[in-house]
Amino acid sequence: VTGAGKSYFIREVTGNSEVEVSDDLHSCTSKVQPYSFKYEGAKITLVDTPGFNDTNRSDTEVLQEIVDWTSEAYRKDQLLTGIIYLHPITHTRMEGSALKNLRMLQSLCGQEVLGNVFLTTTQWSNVNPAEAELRENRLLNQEFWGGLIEKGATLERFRGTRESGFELINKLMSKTPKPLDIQDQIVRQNMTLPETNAGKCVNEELIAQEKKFKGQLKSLEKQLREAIKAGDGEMNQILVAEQARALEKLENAAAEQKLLQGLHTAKMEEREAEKKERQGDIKKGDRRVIAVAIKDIAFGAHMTSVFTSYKARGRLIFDIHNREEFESDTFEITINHEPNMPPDIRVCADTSKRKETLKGMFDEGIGHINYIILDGVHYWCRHGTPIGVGGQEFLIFSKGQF
Ligand SMILES: Nc1nc2c(ncn2[C@@H]2O[C@H](COP(=O)(O)OP(=O)(O)OP(=O)(O)O)[C@@H](O)[C@H]2O)c(=O)[nH]1
Ligand SMILES: [Mg+2]
Repeated sequence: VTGAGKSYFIREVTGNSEVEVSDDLHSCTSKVQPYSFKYEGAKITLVDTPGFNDTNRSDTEVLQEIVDWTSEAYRKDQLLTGIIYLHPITHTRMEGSALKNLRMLQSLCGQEVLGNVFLTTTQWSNVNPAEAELRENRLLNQEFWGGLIEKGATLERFRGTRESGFELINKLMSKTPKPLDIQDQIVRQNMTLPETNAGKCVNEELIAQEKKFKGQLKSLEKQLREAIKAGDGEMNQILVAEQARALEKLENAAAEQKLLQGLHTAKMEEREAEKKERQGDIKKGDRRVIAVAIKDIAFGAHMTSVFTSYKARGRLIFDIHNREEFESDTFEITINHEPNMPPDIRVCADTSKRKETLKGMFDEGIGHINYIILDGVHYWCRHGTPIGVGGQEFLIFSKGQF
C-alpha cells in the first residue's frame, strides 16, 4: 500500500539513512530496491517496493517494476523468505484501492506462499489505541484479511520501532523460502505479463474502471442536458468540469490497457522471432557442410595408401555462398577413406585437376569414398570439383544418405 510505511520500516530496521521515506502524500519509492544488513551473524536483505495506487505511475508500471526484479532474482536462484504486507491503521475504511491491493498480493504470491505472508498494520502511534484495535478487528472480516488468514497468512503489527521490526524479521527467519506465483509464471512458464494472474488482475481492474467511467459520463451527459434545459448556468459549469475529469480517467484507463496489451504483443513478437531463429538454426544445421582446404588435405592424401584415415583441419560452413564462413575458425577433423566400397558407389571428389597433390585418398575411380564423422553424423565428400574461395580451394563434405 502506497504510503503505508514500507520505506520507513526498512529505514528503522536496517538503520540505513539512505532509505527514502516520503514526507507528503505523494508516492515516494519508484524502484524496487534491496537493502542488506547483518543481523545475528546472518545477512538479511529487505526489499523495498513501490506501492500500487501510486500517485505518479500506473499499476501496470508498478507491476512491471516488481516483475522485473522478482524474475531476475528467481533466475539467480534467490527466493524470498517472506512478504511483509503493510497497511496503515490510519485508514478508516477498507477502500476499493485497498481491496485491489489485496487481490494483487494474492495474485503475485499464490496460495502456496501465503504461509510466508505477514499482513501487518502500521502507524499505530497516529491513531487512538482503542480505535486502532477496532479497525484491526474490521480488517479480519472475511472479505478483507480473514480469507487470507484462513489460508495461512498471519496478522501482525508494526509499532514503528526497530525492536518491533526485528520481532517480525525473527518470525520470518524460520520460514522456508518459496517461489512466488509471479516468478514461476514469468520465468518457468515464460508467460507474458498480461497472461500472469497479477497481469489479469490489473486488466480486470482496468475493465471495471472503464465501465465505471463510461457510466459516469453517460449520467453526467443526462444531468447536463437537464441543467441546460433548466438554464442553470452554475450547475452547467460544474457538470462540464466533472465530465472533463471523468473523460480523462477513462482515457487513462484505456491507455493503460493499451500499454498492458502492448507488453503482451511485444513479448509474443519476441517469442515468434526466437522461434523463427531456432527453426532457421535447424535448417542451417541441415544444410551445414564441412569445408576442408585442399592444401590441408594434400599431405594426408598421399598417406592413404598406408592409412585409412588421417587428421586435417576443417571448418563448418552453413551457407556455401557465404564467403566469410570460409574464413571461420578451423577445428580438427578426421578424414576417413574406404577404398573397398561396392562398385556402384562412386568416388565423390573429382580431383582430376589436382591429381598430383590429392593422389591416394581422393583418387578418381570406382569404389572409393571419403568421409568425416562429426557429432556422430557422416559427412560425405561429394562435390564434383573443389570450390575456390579467396585464392584457396576447398573440398566440401555434406550430410545425407550417401
Ligand atoms: N508514526 C509512524 N509514522 C510512519 C510509520 N510508517 C510510516 N510512517 C510515515 O508515513 C509516511 C509514509 O511512509 P513511507 O515509508 O514513505 O511509505 P511507503 O510505504 O514507503 O510509501 P511509497 O514508497 O510511496 O509507496 C512517512 O511520512 C512516514 O514517516 C509508522 O510506523 N509510524
Ligand atoms: Mg517507499
